[in-house]
Formats: sequence, C-alpha cells, structure tokens
Amino acid sequence: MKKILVCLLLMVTMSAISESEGDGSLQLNDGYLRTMPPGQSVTAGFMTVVNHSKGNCLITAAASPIAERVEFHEHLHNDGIMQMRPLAAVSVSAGETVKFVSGGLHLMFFGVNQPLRVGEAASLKLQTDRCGDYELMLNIKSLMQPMMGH
Ligand SMILES: [Cu+2]
Repeated sequence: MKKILVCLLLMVTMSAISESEGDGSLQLNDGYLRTMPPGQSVTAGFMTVVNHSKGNCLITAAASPIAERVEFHEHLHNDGIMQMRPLAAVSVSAGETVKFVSGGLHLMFFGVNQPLRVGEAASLKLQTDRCGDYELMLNIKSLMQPMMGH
C-alpha cells in the first residue's frame, strides 16, 4: 500500500514538472516539417490541433530552437494569385479541430540555422492565452512527399 502511494506521488510530481502539455485542453497530432531546397533557410510546418476542453484556446506564439522565428500563415487566393498572410494568433474553439495543411493554414519557420534531415525531428513550442504551453516534435519529411498524396 505504501509503495503504491509513493508511485502515485511520483507521477503527480512528474506531471507537474512537465510544462509541455499545457492544461491538457489541446492535443497536438501529426506534426511535421518540410526539408528545404538547397540554399534556403525558410520552411513550412504542419500539425493537427484538437481542443478537447469546453473553453476556447488561442495559440498566441510559436517557437523552435532550429529557427530564428516561427509565424502562423494562411494562404489566400485573390483573383487567381496565391498569397500568404501572417496571423497574430490561431483560435481553436471548444471541441474544434484545426488542421495546419499544405495550401492552407501553416507554420512558417524563418532563419532555419541547421540542415533538416529526413527522419530526424525538431521541437516546436506553442503558447496559448489560457490553455498553457505545449511542446511537440515535428518529424522532418521530404519536400517531395506531400505532393505525392495529391
Ligand atoms: Cu507561409
């Protein structure tokens, strides 16, 4: 009985130390990052965010150790011209799923300071207004790979 109690206490302590899962509202899935063409330092990242809570979460900032800065972008089609527009924040309403996808909402990594190798991963940290901070790993995939599905 005493052993079980110690185990439980340890688990509670460990989950308190981890800051990567916020308050548990958001679930982050399928994170990946694209390799860059030679000579470039900009790339795009993708993921799926599910809000399991009964309140809205606003993702206010993103950061990664491999990049100088990470922005939220959306693609706009204006008179046949495709444009990217930075967003200050991304809202994930209660119960909603927001997908960052190729050709839609995406993460933009600027000033990537190291080569991106297929099979490796990079960490991404997200800040929210009231749902805590999150961290997820983005698997690095080939630039060509997303094309094959279309
Ligand atoms: Cu972009």
